[in-house]
Amino acid sequence: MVSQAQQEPALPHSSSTAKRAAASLMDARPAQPLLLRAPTPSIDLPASKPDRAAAAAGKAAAASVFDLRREPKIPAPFVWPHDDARPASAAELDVPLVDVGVLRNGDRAGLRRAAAQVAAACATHGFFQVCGHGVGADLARAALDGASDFFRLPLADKQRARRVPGTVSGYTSAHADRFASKLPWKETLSFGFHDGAASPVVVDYFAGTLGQDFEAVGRVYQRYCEEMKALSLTIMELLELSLGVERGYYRDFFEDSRSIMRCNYYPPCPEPERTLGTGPHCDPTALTILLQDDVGGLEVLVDGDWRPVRPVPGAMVINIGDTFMALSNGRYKSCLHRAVVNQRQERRSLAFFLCPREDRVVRPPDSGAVGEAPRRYPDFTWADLMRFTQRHYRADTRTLDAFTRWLSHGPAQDAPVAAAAST
Ligand SMILES: O=C(O)CCC(=O)C(=O)O
Repeated sequence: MVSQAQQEPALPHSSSTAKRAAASLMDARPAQPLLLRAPTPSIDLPASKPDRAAAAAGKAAAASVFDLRREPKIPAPFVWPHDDARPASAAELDVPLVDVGVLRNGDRAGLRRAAAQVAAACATHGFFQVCGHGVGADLARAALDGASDFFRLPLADKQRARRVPGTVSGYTSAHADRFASKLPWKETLSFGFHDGAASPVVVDYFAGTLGQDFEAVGRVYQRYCEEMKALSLTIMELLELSLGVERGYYRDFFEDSRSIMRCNYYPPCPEPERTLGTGPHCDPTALTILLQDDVGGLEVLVDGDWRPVRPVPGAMVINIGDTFMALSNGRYKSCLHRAVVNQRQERRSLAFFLCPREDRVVRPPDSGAVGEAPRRYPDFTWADLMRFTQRHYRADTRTLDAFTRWLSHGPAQDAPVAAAAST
């Protein structure tokens, strides 16, 4: 069978303007009402202690505002220790390509195959790719091009959306507003997404933060996030099947999810071997859907080796985050990953982080194979885990254990557990 990934054309690394792409995409869609104010995503948090300390330490860095495209050598704050930045193994990671179209087309053998692929990948490194996802190539291309167009704006324009300390939304250049060292060679734009609001939250974010000219790009990302949410619920069904969990347990849990979308832009780098585009980290969220362009740079740590994940045209990379690791009672793994940069080409990636509603209690099902095993982690809310990883702990392979200890001492103490680091 020819998969959708094989049918779909590669996403070209084009520089066509997002406005043009957005206009052609949105022509066919009915206009939606706009609210000209930036919504306050409920995932935002008040400024934390490490944030304030880091902001002070990083003041010089922030004041000089790195324009990464103009640096002839990498400035000292971008140099990473060799252990983090050590070269990858030549062997690509074997990331299964799972056709999620089988959840819609009633192909029972295909469904069993997909569930088995997911089970094998998630029990080892937690990464797989999906095709047959139904996200149009035009929409994916428009979303990637929208990122290029935003990041190519003059710094002063991008700064209109700059991240407010203590929140997850907004523009950052190398996270220099938060950290003084181990800065990532990238710029990011992040914003919250949830559906069911009176007006489209992503359109509101773009128009409210950057002005009416960005309404069309906002519509692209609104639609992209809606598709990502639908895809993440489909993947939840596949995860239920693969774990033998009762139908609907995970899907229903994420019906009212409130997610985070992050556009990553990695400029070419004069000394790529000394720095990283995204530092080693695990995602504290539930599930990540990554769309990468055709440049490549994502790497996963497996058995002590960094292994590249080659972009597959038309496919999206999925990885399990800590929150789903807890929901699966530790059966499925959240794994360390990073992004490297290169000397020749810019790279773009779009990460959609599926998060539960903040007050939902994260608890694995108490029946079936997942429920029969002793509980690995206590009940917690996403709001608590978010607070822990934002304020106290750089998410790594031990996040859930450290978080469990922190919860047992009472989160009210709020003392830093380990220095946060920039990814
Ligand atoms: O750009 C990539 O390949 C990885 C990005 C990532 O891990 C992140 O944004 O958290």
